Amino acid sequence: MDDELREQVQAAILDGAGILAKCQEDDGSWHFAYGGATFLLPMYVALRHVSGQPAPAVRAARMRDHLISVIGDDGSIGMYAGGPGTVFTSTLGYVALRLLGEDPAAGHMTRLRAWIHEHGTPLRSASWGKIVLCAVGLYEYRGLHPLTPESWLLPRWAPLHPRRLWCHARQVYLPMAWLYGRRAAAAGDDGLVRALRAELYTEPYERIGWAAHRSAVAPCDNYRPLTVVFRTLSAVLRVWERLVPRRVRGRALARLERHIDYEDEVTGGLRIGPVNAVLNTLVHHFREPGGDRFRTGLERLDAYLWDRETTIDMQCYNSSQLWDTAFAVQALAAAGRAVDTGAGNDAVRAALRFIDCQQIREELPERERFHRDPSRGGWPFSTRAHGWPISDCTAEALTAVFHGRNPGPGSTPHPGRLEEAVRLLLAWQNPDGGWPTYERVRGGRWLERLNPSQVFGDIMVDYSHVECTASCLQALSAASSRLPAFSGSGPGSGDIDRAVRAGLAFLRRSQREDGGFEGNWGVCFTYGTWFAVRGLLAAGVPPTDPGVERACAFLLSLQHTDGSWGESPLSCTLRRPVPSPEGKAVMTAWAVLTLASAGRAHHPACVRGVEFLLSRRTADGGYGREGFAGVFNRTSMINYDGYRHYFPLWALAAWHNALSAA
Ligand code: LAN
Repeated sequence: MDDELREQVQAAILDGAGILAKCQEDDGSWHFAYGGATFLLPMYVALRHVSGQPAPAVRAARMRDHLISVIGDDGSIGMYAGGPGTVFTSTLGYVALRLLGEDPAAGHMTRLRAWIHEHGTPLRSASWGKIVLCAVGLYEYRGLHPLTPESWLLPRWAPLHPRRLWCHARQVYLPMAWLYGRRAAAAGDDGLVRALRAELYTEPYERIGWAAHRSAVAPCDNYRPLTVVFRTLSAVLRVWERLVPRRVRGRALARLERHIDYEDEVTGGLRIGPVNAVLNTLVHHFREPGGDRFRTGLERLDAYLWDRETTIDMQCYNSSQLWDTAFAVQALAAAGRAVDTGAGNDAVRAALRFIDCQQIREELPERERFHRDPSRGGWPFSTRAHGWPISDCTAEALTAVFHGRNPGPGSTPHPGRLEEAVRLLLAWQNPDGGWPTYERVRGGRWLERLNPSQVFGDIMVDYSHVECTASCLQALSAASSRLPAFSGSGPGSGDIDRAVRAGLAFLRRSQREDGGFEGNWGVCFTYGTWFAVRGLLAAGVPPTDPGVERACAFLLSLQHTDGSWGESPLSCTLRRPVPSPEGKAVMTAWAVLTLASAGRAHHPACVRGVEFLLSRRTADGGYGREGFAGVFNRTSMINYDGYRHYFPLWALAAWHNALSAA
């Protein structure tokens, strides 16, 4: 191979490792922006308004600037900046802008309003928008499908018990059901709310026939149409709404409150995600305005606000610190094998200490009563305080611990704790051989027919995912050669073998006709294929395996003419590869990582990918922001800002190391 290219790559690795080391936090982690979903900030603004706690003027202005920045060319707001408009996000964005003091006569406001009117007003918003509007006093609960609180009183074995839902759906349904059960809404005598009622609708608010609009939805908001099963259940539940004895409703609401308070307590007030963080706080407000729970809930929401840039946005999680740090370690470790990175080694040492501190040490109190699975030994996506362990975060943390170079004394968790992590990984595996996100699956796929959200796909149960499975296979294989309890004749070695075999079968079944793998949490086929190939190889499949061959051929078919890879967010929504207009360094890095690890570092396509990565560097040797690489539930995009800092670096190092090994 061309020596000149190799030298350039070595220089780039040195630069990249230096930049990464420089942006490390004092605690050894990396903390990057994690925004993207446009409905989050408006929900937060709505909460502050309803509870009479508007954000201070300077901060409000910065939030306003953020919301204005996500308005698209046609005047609408999509689920993510640049995405096709939805009534849901356009309406919430409009309301938030007004609550933050924006003038309704401003050009962008008139255009946004016109777009909302043209697409049917909030009466045709996806259900998620309607619920938030109800709390503000801009929609009426009669116009919603029931969010029946009594489902939480069902016996545990009931097929419709909410404990069976994916934890995010479950934890969001909790406060939503409480708000619905109480018909909780801000007092309607607010001048701004009165003005908004007139601005949003094209007929007088008082004359709207709410019940008739329960299922009304604009085509742009109807990604997952309500099913016949859902409508039938809704009809039954509407009868229940008329009959439910007050005493029973009271009991149900009290139970919801216990679950809401528990979630607040065991997550150090962070809650599992931004949506239940806002909605739980809203519930606290309606229970006891200005009370302790409300005040703490509101304060802790600051963790979700990204305040390090000119505008303020709400993040999709309290942070992605553990996830970013685990990958940064793997990238730096690969870089350290390629060149002497100096500062990189110190960074790895500090990062491993951070990772060590984030491992969950205790089980939760009364966890079964609150439908929580074991947590001890696991790692969360952000920090230990958050406390919800995740399969692939646990796996990537383990892999980082195993691969971190020269970790030094005291920086690696005690082997006993690593074994706990492995046991947790083993217990997480789904019956289909794949790994879910947070919890072993508890409900049938048929529950998806009851998905009430309209705008999100595949949210009802904790499915097995290609990425989670691949991460777990990687960690388990590494554990089997490093932890005595699980290696060779160790008592647990059979457990890992069995789990890896079933996981491998799951990955094989997930391969598409075209050879690619669809990712669920990154955009999308490049992401899924990188994870899958990494998992296949970790499970002992050789690079010459037909499955790996087909996956590589698939990636080659996606390469752009300039040597890059790049997919549009639409890949996720439409579920077929859609190229982005410009190549992206992060996606090119995933493709190069795949090809290099699968014995194709010499392949001209891989070399051109490397050249593209070199050409994309900014003057300081880093990479600029380049659009969305992360996704959830098919329609919402996330900016994983850390990705540009470590994936290109990792890819260059992996390519270099593969050539050196050859
Ligand atoms: C995340 C963030 C991390 C992500 C990975 C670990 C990267 C992934 O491999 C597994 C799934 C997981 C944990 C994940 C699931 C869905 C989340 C929590 C998010 C994408 C961040 C935000 C999203 C959450 C559902 C947003 C809240 C919105 C609702 C519709 C409830």
